[in-house]
Amino acid sequence: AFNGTWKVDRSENYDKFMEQMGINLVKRKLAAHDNLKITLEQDGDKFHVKEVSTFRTLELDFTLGVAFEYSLADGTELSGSWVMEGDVLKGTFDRKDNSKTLTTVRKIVGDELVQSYNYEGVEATRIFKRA
Ligand code: MYR
Repeated sequence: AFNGTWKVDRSENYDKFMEQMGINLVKRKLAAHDNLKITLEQDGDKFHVKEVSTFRTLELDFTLGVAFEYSLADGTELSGSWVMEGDVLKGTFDRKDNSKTLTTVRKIVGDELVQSYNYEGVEATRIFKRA
C-alpha cells in the first residue's frame, strides 16, 4: 500500500516542529518549500526509499525492526528503525547529538500518505499525494 512515489501536498505545524528541532528561521523557510518526494518500494520486511527534495537526492534501504542511520538535510544524524503495526509504519529515531527521540508514523488515509512527526512534545504532519 505504501509502494509508489509520494509528493508532499501540505504540512501542518511543520514550522513549529522544526523550531523545536532547533532549526533556524532561514532553514525553516527553505524547508517549508522543499518539494519533498518520497518513493517507497516494499519487498517483505525490506524497504527501498528514494528521497528527492530541493535539498538533496538520496536512496537508502532499511529492514523493519533493524536500526539504521539517517541524516537530516541539515546534517543532524539519527539512528533508529521502522516497525509495522497493522497497516501503520512507526519509526523511532534517536538524535546522535543529544540522544533525544523523534518518533514518526506513516499511514495511508484514503488516497494520501500521512506522515506525522513528534519531537519533544511538538507534533507535525505532512500529507503526500501520489505523484
Ligand atoms: C525514510 O524512511 O524515509 C528514511 C528514514 C526516515 C527517518 C526519520 C525521518 C524524520 C524526518 C524529520 C524531518 C524533520 C526535519 C526537522
